[in-house]
Amino acid sequence: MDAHSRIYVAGHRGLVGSAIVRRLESEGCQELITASRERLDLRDEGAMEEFFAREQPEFVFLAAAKVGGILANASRPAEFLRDNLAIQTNVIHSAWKHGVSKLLFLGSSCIYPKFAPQPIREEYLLTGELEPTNQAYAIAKIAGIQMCQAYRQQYGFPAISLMPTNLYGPGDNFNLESSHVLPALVRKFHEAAESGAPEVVIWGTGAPRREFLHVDDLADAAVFLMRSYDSGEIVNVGTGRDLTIAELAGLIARITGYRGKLAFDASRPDGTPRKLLDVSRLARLGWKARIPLEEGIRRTYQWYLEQAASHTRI
Ligand code: GFB
Repeated sequence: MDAHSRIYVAGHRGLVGSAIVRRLESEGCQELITASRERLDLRDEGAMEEFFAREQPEFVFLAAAKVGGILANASRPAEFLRDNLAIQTNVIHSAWKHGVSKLLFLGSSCIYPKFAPQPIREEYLLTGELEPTNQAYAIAKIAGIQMCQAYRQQYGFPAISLMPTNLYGPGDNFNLESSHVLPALVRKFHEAAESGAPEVVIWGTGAPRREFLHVDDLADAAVFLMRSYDSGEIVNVGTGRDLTIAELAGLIARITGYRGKLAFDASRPDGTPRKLLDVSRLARLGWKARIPLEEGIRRTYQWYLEQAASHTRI
């Protein structure tokens, strides 16, 4: 894959897709192929076929998916299952049918068993029960991994699958109902600091542990693996370090300058107690995360403030 390759980034406007586009543009890629949701509904098989026949991409980053935090997943399982199955099935099948040189699929750390031994190794997939709050999403993503492996086995199709940990960064979703914890807390603490609110409510007990990888690191790993990895075995992508939600809240309070009280609402779900990824396979392949969490959150907060100042919808 080089600057003149025809590269399709599905989901180019999302958190991951926009980071992959930034990373490829930084290398001077001339032939990036993207399609807005209005122009191409990835759930529409016929439209996908026509798109691949017309655009003839050589490489595909499948970064399009219906994603959300613990509340969105727990309350809209039908959408998470149907949309993700439709999107990935259409893109993977059309990519194979039109002779794409390589496709990169993205899973998630939440597809591993709820009580997997920590840190989680790739071979723990499908060895235990899933976290109920996002089971629909996890099963859809597991089906996507299986489809990549089946197309490689039956047709020799070079599809690779990455398992990123919880991601954050510019382009994230800051809607308090559908977002993940990190952007939600950035917004909550920012607004509380601005309004002088006496406390910020944090969902759950604050005890669960999460690992956070900046999306620019993920994009770098995706381009690295698209170029250098060609196996059906999944690869974890993370930092190898985690912290409690309470520690994360304290860090974001400090970064946003909030000095009020942190209140924990135990009526809200904690979800998986921990999902720290074992990243030794990726380290052996020659890649390590570079963006430290505090610096990454500061950069994300800066981006959030710039968007709010320009009144861009975030
Ligand atoms: O990031 P999050 O929504 O998803 O929640 P998961 C992580 C933890 O943060 C949970 C707590 O224990 C939440 O209760 N939390 C505290 C909050 N305050 C908040 C808040 O204001 N908003 C949110 N959203 N959480 C997701 C999966 O699990 O992981 C998805 O549901 C996806 O499918 C994603 O895979 C990577 O990390 O628990």
